[in-house]
Amino acid sequence: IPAVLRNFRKFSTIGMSEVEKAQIAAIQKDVQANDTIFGKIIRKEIPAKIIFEDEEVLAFHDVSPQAPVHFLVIPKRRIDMLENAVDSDSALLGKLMLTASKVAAQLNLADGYRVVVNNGKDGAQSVFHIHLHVLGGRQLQWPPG
Ligand code: TR5
Repeated sequence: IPAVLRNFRKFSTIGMSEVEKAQIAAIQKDVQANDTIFGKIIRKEIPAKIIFEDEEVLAFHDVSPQAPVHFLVIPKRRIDMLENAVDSDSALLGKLMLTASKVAAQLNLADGYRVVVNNGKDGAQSVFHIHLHVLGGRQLQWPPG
């Protein structure tokens, strides 16, 4: 696999054909089969601006914020995509939502915020470890691109 394809976020897919994007998404899923950048953050192998942590979940600021406040909430136990979540993951998935709400309150997002899950290629998922994006601190528009 060419080094340039190892990190999807190191280059832009703008201008690529849908076939090229699909090929990159497939490579990323393969490259991330065993671990992702979020696994390294959980294990403290690479730094992140952690806001909240317990045994089950981690919340940290997105390295490339798309709003004045943009943080991610992830489970420590990896689930790669929504379609691979099972009934016994219900409590953990619910806890992601409640953590999003608590951290949003901590960061003074009293006027509201958006919670997003990008799932799969068409959802523009780039890290295959389920995460909630929480965006706020400005008036957000709808629909997203
Ligand atoms: O594209 P999806 O929905 O999968 O979201 C992945 C998110 O992870 C993006 O918003 C990235 O900006 C974010 N990201 C990627 C890295 C990273 C991060 N957030 C915090 N810290 C990060 N590190 C250290 N490295 C990344 N590659």
